[in-house]
Order: sequence, then structure tokens, then C-alpha cells
Amino acid sequence: MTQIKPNSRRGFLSGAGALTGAVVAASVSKVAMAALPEPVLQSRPDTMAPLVPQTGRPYNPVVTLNGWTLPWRMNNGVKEFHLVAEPVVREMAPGFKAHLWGYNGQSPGPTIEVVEGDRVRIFVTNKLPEHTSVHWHGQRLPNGMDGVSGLTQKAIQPGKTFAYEFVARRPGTFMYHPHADEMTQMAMGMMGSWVTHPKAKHPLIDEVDRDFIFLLNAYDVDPGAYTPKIMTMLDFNIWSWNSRVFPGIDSFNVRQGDKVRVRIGNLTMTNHPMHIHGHEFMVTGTDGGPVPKTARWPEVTADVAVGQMRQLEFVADEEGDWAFHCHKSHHTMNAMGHNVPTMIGVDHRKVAREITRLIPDYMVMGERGMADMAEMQMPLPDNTIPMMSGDGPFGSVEMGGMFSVFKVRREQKPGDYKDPGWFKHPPGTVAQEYAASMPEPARASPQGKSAMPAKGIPAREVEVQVRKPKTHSGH
Ligand SMILES: [Cu+2]
Repeated sequence: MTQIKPNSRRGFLSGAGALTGAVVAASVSKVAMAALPEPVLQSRPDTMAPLVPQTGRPYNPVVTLNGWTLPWRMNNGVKEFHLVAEPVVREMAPGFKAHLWGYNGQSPGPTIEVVEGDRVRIFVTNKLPEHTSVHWHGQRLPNGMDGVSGLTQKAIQPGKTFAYEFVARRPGTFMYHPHADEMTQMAMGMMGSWVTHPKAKHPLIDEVDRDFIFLLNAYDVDPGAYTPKIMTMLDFNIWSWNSRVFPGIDSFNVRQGDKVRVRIGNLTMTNHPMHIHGHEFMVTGTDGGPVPKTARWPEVTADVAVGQMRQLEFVADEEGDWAFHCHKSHHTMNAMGHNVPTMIGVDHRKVAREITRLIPDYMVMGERGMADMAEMQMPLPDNTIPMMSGDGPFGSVEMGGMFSVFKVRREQKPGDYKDPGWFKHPPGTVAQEYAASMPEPARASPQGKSAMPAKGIPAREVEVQVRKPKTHSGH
């Protein structure tokens, strides 16, 4: 077994726990596997404790959102990792499991963390039903280690193990994914994060108190189904962070005053404007390297385009529960049909009565907006996550998908990643119903009481109705 050592800060994440033991597939030759580092598998989707390095150069480890870091074996100065590409069952939220492909028991695969200058050897065993390869996105490496099947190497056939070896030359934020039948394999969840820590103090890479990493990914899973549709190009319905959706995504729990870094990579088919509440951040780096200080500017939303990575950094100096989400409102929703007409303002009681004669369970949706949907417990097919859910201290949050919360607390201990629960707002600091009597508002009068007198124009109400032109097929 490799050095999976629970470190001194264990137990601080909800469910932080043991990495499960190694399993070697029967389809892969036992003799061939004997010399390899035993693959470490993970069966749970919880955010695991950061893996404090036991060998090699020290560094401040990252925390993988709803994920974990892969332990390594030191072999004559080379860090050896073992990735196993295989079908996995991923709990995307409590009550919703997807049959994906991933690495070492999970999708995404484990995060790989190394130090600038490390020589790295990664064994990749293929337990998928088809060939694969691994591309090390963003790395400087010998061309033959780049992982593009057909171009720089032969594909890894089922049952075979390949070795990749290179020196991690550039510090920064990277990812890995197949470069073989990519459309299928990424739509099925094959991807993982990679961090190369600087070997010494770096003028453009600050030391931080909390360092989080995750990938944006998307799936198209029919309600009640378990396997994503791989032919979908744009109309995905499950928008996830590290193959989890709200309310299944863990919160980012930090201490007030902490310097926080969030590393985000995008392997979906569209861009995601990532937005934080209550704070401003700087984009301090991309998968191309650290951003020069003179080229940084403050933002509260940073777009992460397809195939890009961004490092957001800020000082978490405002206490509270701060939303952190993709700003595309459809990406903070879970699976549901999009072909629902807008019913706001339509009184369809009469027509509903008619329909109920034919379909007894017919339900009217959305005549006052869609917010009711969050609280309404509609019967759903098995293995389906509601469109929006998640109860906060004041009611339903009416969100799904790419949404989580930064919990900034004064009393959070350094290095403690435990969920502190909901924020207790100081008295008098929560928006609430205004109960006092309201003064008569001052309004402009057409009679010109306070402003310029209107000359000879009688006051009358004008209502404008906007109607969309009718569209017919063929026009
Ligand atoms: Cu988005």
C-alpha cells in the first residue's frame, strides 16, 4: 500500500475517511500488475482531507472539492502514481447516482499533486471496454508523453497498462483527460485535476491558507436513467462541479481573514461565468501559468471558457454564508425539461379543470413563476434529482447544479475544513419585511404640483402590451 496516511487534521470534512483498499481486476494480468504501485481506490464522493506529503519536497496541499488526491510511491527519486481507467458509479447528489467512467473508483479521477522539478511516472491501466489514453493538459513534456492516441502513442487497449514519464517543469494548475474517443469518454466523466506546486517561493504564486480545486463538467441524463447520453452536444441537463450537483456539492469552509485560492477547470461544452458574493477576487493564474501582477484586475465574476483553467484568489474577510455559483441561471438548475412554456400571468384554472377530466394527476405549472417548483414535492422517477432544491435557514434555496456556498467564520480554526453550519447573523443585519407604516411617496404629478406644470395635456394611463410576432415553420 502506498503512503496514504491520515494526517493530523483528519476528520475535519464531513465524512472524511478512509480510502478503500486496492482491487486488481481479473481482466488485467496479476503478474504484470505485481510490480506496479497498488492502485488506490476511492468509493465515496466526499471532500477528502488534503493529502499532506510524506515523501519528497514539502508543499501546502490542495483540497479537491468532493474528491481526493492520489497517493504516490517514491521509487529511486521518481514519484510513481497508478491510475486505473474504469466504469464507476458516482453519487452526484444524495438520491441520484450516475453510471460514469472515471479513474480509481470515482469521476472525476483523483487529483495529482507534485512539485516543480519532480520526475513523475504514471501507470495507466485500462479497465474500460474500449481503448483510451491520457493527455496531460498544459504540461511541458516530451512529445511522446502527450497522450494523443494515434498521433503521439498507440491507444491503450483494454486490459493493458501504459507508463507515462516526464518532469513536472512548470508550477501551476492543470488537468488530465483522455485523448481517445474523447466525445464519449469526457461525456462519461473521465477527467481529473493536476497541481504542480512551486519548489521555492515564487514571485507570482502566493502562499495561501486554503487552496481548493475542481473541474466543471456536464452530463445529459434522462430523468430516471443512470447513464449519460454521449451524443449530446449542447443541451446538457446536469451541470456539475466534480460530478456533483447542488445540494450535493460540499461548501467551502474557511476562516475569516484566510487567503483563499480556488482553481477551476472547464471540460464542458460551454463557458461558465463563475461568480462569488460578498468579495472580489483576482485571476492570479491560468493553465498557461501565473498572471503577471500588472495584468491582474479585480472581478466578482470570471468566465471560464471550454478547455481553460482559472485560479481565483481573494481574502475571505467578510463573515457569512456567501453564494458561489455559475452565473448562467440554467446552470444552477437540475434535470428537467426545458420545453415548458412560460405561464406567468396565465390563469389556466379553467383549462386545468378540463384537462383533469382526462388526466387526473394533471398539475398546473408556473403561473406565478417557477419558484413553487422548489418546494412542491412532485413525484419524480427513481434516481432523479429535483430541478431545484436545497433548504437554507430561511427556506428553499431554489437552486441546483453549479452552486455552493463559501462559509466564512471567525471561529473556524486554521486548517479546519469542517462545515460550521449556517451563519448566525448578528441581530438587525438580515433583510426582513418592513413593518412600520410607510410615508406617502413623492411622485411626479402630471398636474405639475411640484415640478413644471404640464400645459393642457390631460393625464391618462397608457398600457403597453408587447406581443411577439407569430412564427410559422418555414419562415
Ligand atoms: Cu455555467
